[in-house]
Amino acid sequence: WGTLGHATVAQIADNYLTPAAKTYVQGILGSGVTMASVASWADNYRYTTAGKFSAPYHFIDAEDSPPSSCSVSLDRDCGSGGCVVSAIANYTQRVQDGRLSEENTKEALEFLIHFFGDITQPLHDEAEEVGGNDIKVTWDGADTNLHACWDTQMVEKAAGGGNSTATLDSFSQTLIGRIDSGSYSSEKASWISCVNIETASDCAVGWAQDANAYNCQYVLKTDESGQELDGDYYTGAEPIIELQLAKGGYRLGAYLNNLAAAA
Ligand code: DCM
Ligand code: DCM
Ligand code: DCM
Ligand code: ZN
Ligand code: ZN
Repeated sequence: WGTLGHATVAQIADNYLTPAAKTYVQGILGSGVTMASVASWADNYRYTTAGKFSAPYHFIDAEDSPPSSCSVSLDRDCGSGGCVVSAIANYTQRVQDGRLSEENTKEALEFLIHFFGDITQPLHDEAEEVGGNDIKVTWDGADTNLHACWDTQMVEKAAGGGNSTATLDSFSQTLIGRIDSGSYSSEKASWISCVNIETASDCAVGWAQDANAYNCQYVLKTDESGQELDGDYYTGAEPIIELQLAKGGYRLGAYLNNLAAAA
């Protein structure tokens, strides 16, 4: 996801933190630093020399065969340089490791906040065409690619335009309303069926599989090469984007509650 998607996941998560988890998160990030404000730090970091090692942590390249067959396998798909599943497991360990510096502990939490977002983006759980980066499309007439549309353009459109603070607040509230008493309320329990910090890798494989399945159901079901996406394709994608952001946020909140309870 782009900046707005990551901030939305973080802001939704923040809404579901227990008082103990709010104190825990604030103690690591620093007082007054919101989760939404650090949610995209990892995307800036991966393009730096110091942060290059973390570039593969943002995705898992599932070598499946969409749209006929979708699947994620840790052994098959998590490369030697790591992937989003191993990164979630690693930073779950690191954030709890009392021997780390304050800076490295903070980075571990910032990575977790970020990767709980990326793992719900279907194309971050897919190797095909480099996660859709090599599928050239247009958005409102401008050349772009399928992956970028899922990360950014379609999220901004779903949120009502742009990525201002007002857009973030209203979009997050809309999704929180659906979780609390709307169309997501009956399924939200299934989103957190696996949020045990002791089995982070196994849980994260399940989250990756859940998101990867949308590649067969919708994302890569039709060949959109050369097509304009701001139309029928967007209409079908919007409910998936909203669901996945809500899911990532609600799940991150539950996970941080578990981390705080164990601290
Ligand atoms: N940092 C942070 N939040 C940000 C930007 C940076 O916590 N939004 C932290 C992460 C590193 C340190 O600052 O511990 C150095 O960051 P950078 O690599 O961006 O210089
Ligand atoms: N790092 C990591 N796993 C390790 C060691 C370091 O993920 N085993 C990460 C943590 C920081 C970055 O590398 O985000 C820089 O760490 P350091 O400041 O320890 O070099
Ligand atoms: N990406 C991905 N899978 C890959 C490579 C990249 O999901 N195999 C993601 C990471 C970024 C976007 O695609 O969100 C663009 O990556 P990059 O800037 O590394 O090309
Ligand atoms: Zn992306
Ligand atoms: Zn990312």
